[in-house]
Amino acid sequence: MTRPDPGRVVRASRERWTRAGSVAVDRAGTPRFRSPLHDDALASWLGAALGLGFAVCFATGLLSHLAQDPPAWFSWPARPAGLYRVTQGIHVTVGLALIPLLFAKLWVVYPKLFAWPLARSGAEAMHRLLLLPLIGGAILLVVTGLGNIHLYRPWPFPFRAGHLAAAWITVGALVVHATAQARTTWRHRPRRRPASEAATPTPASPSGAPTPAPRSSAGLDRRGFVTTVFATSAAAVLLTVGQTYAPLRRLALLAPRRPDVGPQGFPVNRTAASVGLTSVDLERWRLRIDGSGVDGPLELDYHQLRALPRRTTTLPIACVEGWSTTQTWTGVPVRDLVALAGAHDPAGVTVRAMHRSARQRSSELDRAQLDDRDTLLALEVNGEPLHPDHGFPARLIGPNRPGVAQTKWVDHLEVHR
Ligand code: HEM
Ligand SMILES: Nc1nc2c(c(=O)[nH]1)N[C@H]1C(S)=C(S)[C@@H](COP(=O)(O)O)O[C@H]1N2
Ligand SMILES: [Mo]
Repeated sequence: MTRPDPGRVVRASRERWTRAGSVAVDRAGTPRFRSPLHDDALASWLGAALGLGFAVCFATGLLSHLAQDPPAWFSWPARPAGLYRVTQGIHVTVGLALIPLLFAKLWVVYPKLFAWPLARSGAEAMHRLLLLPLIGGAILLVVTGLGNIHLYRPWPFPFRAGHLAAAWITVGALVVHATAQARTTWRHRPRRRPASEAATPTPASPSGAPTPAPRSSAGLDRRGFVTTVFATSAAAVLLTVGQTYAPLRRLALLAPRRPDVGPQGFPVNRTAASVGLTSVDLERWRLRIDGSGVDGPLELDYHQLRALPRRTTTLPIACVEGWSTTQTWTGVPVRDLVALAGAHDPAGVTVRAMHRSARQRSSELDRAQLDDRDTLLALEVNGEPLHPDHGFPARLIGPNRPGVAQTKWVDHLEVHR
């Protein structure tokens, strides 16, 4: 007596599904997957929305990359002051909205993987192979992005390098995929149909595939499905965008940060204690200004620094992780400090923090940011000395800078010629 081998059963039943067009059918030509949701029109609409979203994320992501590490040919402007806040806010918000769309799209198209044989021509084989980097890259992007904004990074590679590589791979594969699918998508573009046509099912594809006719099944119909998916995306946006758009802050239930919660009323990623700065001895603290761009070195103690002409300005901190907060800062313009040290037409400044541990110990000011009178070495926020976690005794705050470049606990300005 032999038991049926479960592996054989699966294999045997899979052999029964052949393909008509891109649809898996059995010998009688009946579609294997009967839900009306596995159809080309839905796949096309979701694909178009995803394509648009990926393009927006790619553009804003590349801007963020360039703003943080500008190559020689690129300069990130100091104005408008809130630009990075907007581009990075869009990046993270649109990225989150893509998650429900991505999984909906995968669900709509997965039966195509069961159509046999997998490919009938070299071109089709290429196109199908391309799905590997396309789907793999897209999932990697949203998973690493989502983890990163929640400060959860269990993967073995540096986030930025991995996320950037995934972006190029995904977008490259997406361009080819979208080009190959352009005709199908165009055929399913939304348009008004004459009443006589409205009742007829989706026309068969040119290859003669019998597209499964929408039935009134127990499950969701097409409109219900689209509504559910887009509503989920909208909810993801509404429940996070308050981390950067203050009027919606009370709704930011899914966001890791609320712009109004933290010492002095705004958030902190990295505390003073976490970089080993438990207390600062103000009598011994000095700000040092040196480098090839000044006569210096010049050293100022805290009282001398406070005695210099100060300026007050309202500027955001816009974290790369998508949260932001706008506060009113008071401090000494960096360009005045540099002039005091005897500047010779400086090209830029490296701003350094006093802690020895952890990353993000320095940032760069280029000429445009250095020349901006709102680029401050801030001593106060909202009229109070900075809280230790906000960079006491002095922090950099400048217009249109990624949050990581708003260096806290500054004690050294190195001026370059
Ligand atoms: C859930 C979705 C996503 C989230 C939450 C997210 C989040 C982030 C964050 C926080 C950064 C800044 C990292 C840093 O500078 O430390 C970033 C950078 C970036 N993202 Fe995304 N992202 C998502 C999806 C995408 C997608 C779909 C693309 C598409 C191409 C993309 C492309 C990029 C690029 C090119 C960068 C710049 C990387 C670098 O600085 O080297 N992201 N993303
Ligand atoms: N010296 C130093 N400055 C720093 C950081 C840091 O880790 N060390 N974090 C940066 C980041 S990522 C942001 S978004 C802003 C605000 O960070 P916070 O929330 O930790 O204050 O400060 C920046 N300045
Ligand atoms: Mo940040």
